Amino acid sequence: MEGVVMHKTPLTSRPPPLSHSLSIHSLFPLLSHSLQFFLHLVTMSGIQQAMSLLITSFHKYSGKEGDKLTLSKAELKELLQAELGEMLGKASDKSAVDRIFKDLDSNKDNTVDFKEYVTLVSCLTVMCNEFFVNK
Ligand SMILES: [Ca+2]
Repeated sequence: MEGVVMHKTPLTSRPPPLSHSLSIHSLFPLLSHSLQFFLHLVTMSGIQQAMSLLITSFHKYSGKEGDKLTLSKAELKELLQAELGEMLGKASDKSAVDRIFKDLDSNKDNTVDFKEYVTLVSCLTVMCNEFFVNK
């Protein structure tokens, strides 16, 4: 055919890396998506990584029961114990969890939404900064 350049590749040669990644992409879309997310994560700045982790950490717990976009008291308790247990110490204490939940639920709808959760994380971050600055 005129105008078409045919590339002859010996059968024994390895496929170029691009076609290898494309075949993985077509065979394992889920893996590819995770890989893309991971590659995206490692190229993000530190603050962007922190933001991304704040979001994924929230949804890891908010999706467990009821409204997937808010934390119930049980979900908040699990998040506090698993993610901030060392910092908060008494996160397993029921009255402490009740108090934290009540304080965070600023709009009094009996759930902790993303904004209310970020308030907790930002307050703890401010306290950490003060601790390290005054050290
Ligand atoms: Ca709320």
